[in-house]
Order: sequence, then C-alpha cells, then structure tokens
Amino acid sequence: MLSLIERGGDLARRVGELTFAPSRAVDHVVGITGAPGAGKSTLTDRLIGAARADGGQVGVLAIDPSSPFSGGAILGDRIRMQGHALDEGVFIRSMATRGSQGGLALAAPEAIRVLAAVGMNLVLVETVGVGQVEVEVAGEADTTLVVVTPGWGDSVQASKAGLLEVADIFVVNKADRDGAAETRRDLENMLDINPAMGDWRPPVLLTSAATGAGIDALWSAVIEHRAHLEATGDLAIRRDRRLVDEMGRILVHLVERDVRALEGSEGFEAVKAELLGRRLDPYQAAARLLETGRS
Ligand SMILES: Nc1nc2c(ncn2[C@@H]2O[C@H](COP(=O)(O)OP(=O)(O)OP(=O)(O)O)[C@@H](O)[C@H]2O)c(=O)[nH]1
Ligand SMILES: [Mg+2]
Repeated sequence: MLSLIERGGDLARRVGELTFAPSRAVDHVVGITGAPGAGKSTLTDRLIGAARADGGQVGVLAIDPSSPFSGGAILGDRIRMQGHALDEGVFIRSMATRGSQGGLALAAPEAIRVLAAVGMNLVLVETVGVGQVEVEVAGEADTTLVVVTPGWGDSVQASKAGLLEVADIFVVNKADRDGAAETRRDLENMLDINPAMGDWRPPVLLTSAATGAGIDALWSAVIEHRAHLEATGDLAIRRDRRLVDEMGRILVHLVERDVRALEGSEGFEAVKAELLGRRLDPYQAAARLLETGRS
C-alpha cells in the first residue's frame, strides 16, 4: 500500500480512501528531525526499543528529501535500525523524493494513515535536515523531536530554520562528547526569549543514542507531551489543522498540475502573444489564463 501511495494514480487514491477512517487514527505520531548525522536513526532505534517494551506496535518512516531513492543516507538508516529488523511488531520503511520534494510532503500523511490502518500504535517519522520540506514533514507529527549535537547551539541558525516553532522536545544527542551542557544552555537561553511559546516549554534533554544514556528520560518526555496534548485538547486541534493544511497542499498541487497542462495550449499561446505584444501586463495575462482554464 505504501508503494502504491508513492507511485500515485488511481490505486493510490483507492488506498487513500480506504485508510481514511477516523476510527483508525494512530495513537501517537512522533517526528524526529535534525541535521544530517545528528544520530536520528540511532535514536529512533532506541525509541523503538522503549515503545516495544511498553507493548505497542511501531511503524517507522525514514524520509529523506535530499537523496535519490537508493541514497546512502537511507541505507544508513536501515543499518542503524537493525536492532529491530526481526521484530514482527515493528515495520520500517524508507521514502525518498524521486524527483519531487512536494510529492514527499503529500505522501507522508497518507503513509502515516496506512500504518495506522494496519494497527500501528506509534509511528516514528525520521526526516533529515532542516529545510522547508523537512519542517513541513515534521509538522505532520503530534510530537516533534529536534535533534542537535554538542557545539551546534547557534540560536540564530535554529530560529532561521523554523526549529523553535516545530520543536516539542529538544534532544542534545552525542552527549558523550564535549560541549553538550553548553549546547543545552544555549537552547534554554533561546527558549527564555522566545515570545511564541505556549503552555508547553520544550524540555532540552541530553542523550547518547550510542550508549542508551538518557533514553528513558526522553521516552518519558515523549509520553508526557502526548498526555499534555490530550489534556489541553491540543491533540485534536493539531490533527484538524494538519488535515486542513494537507488539503491546502493538495489543492496547490492540483492547480499547479492544471497550470502546467495549459502551457503550450492554443489558449496559452494566444495570451502569450498578447503579453509579448505588450497589450496585457503579466497579471492581466495570468488572470486571463486562469479564466481560460476554468471555462
Ligand atoms: N558518539 C556518539 N555517536 C553517535 C551517537 N548517536 C549516533 N552516533 C553516531 O553518529 C553517526 C550517525 O548516526 P545516525 O543515527 O545515522 O544519524 P542520522 O541523524 O540518522 O543520520 P542521517 O539520517 O544520515 O542524517 C553514526 O556513526 C552513529 O553511530 C551518540 O550518542 N554518540
Ligand atoms: Mg538517519
């Protein structure tokens, strides 16, 4: 079903319809994002372990917007999550862009619904990097972990990347290395002056995914955040907002597709001639084309 969704087309729509059932919502979607090599996959492997110990079924989507489908990062993800490769209660799937970054942002929520439909309680979504698409995909989560490493704590960089807005929990991973405490302090300072913060202050937690240190506290924080969302009603609000956002992205995608289909058509060439003859300005020309497309 995930492959059908990636491929798109009529069968993808059928899968989408069948898995879009409110009764099938996954208990908790946790996003894990951060710079390349920060330890996201190793951390994901640890979180799978913690979730399995609690008895839930775990689905993992490892999403890489930057590399081609057979890219090294995804192979790395696979190797890093080998700890649970033989566990029947764990399903791990990599997804890459195959050309269109927008396509990935469109496919991710559908993929999460597929995992929910087959009975996953927890879905972990790992995204590489801190660009627009990653932040968008991270926004698909109920709880978003932003993973940084010691020496990283450049607050300007974080606010530029929009990480402050998406982070529910900051993880300073590789805390077995020097500088973790300073990075934590930088992040705390940054949170102190963040005006946009609601009633949940993102905790800043130190972990070493390599050794397992700090993982229990991280897992507790993940569960606590889920409970907070439930208690405040934010869980339903976030999920509703995500659905509306998803609809908006699909709308843009469909309009773009229609616009591309117009290019080269008779109507397009006619309006282009008016534009190049300086009889229509670009706004007038675009409006004329939109009308043509609708009629
Ligand atoms: N010292 C140390 N190394 C770690 C820790 N966690 C992960 N690593 C190492 O860091 C490297 C990258 O780990 P990954 O888990 O693949 O990192 P990632 O963020 O998933 O990487 P990409 O998916 O390629 O962006 C590997 O060599 C890990 O063994 C840690 O806590 N301490
Ligand atoms: Mg990884």
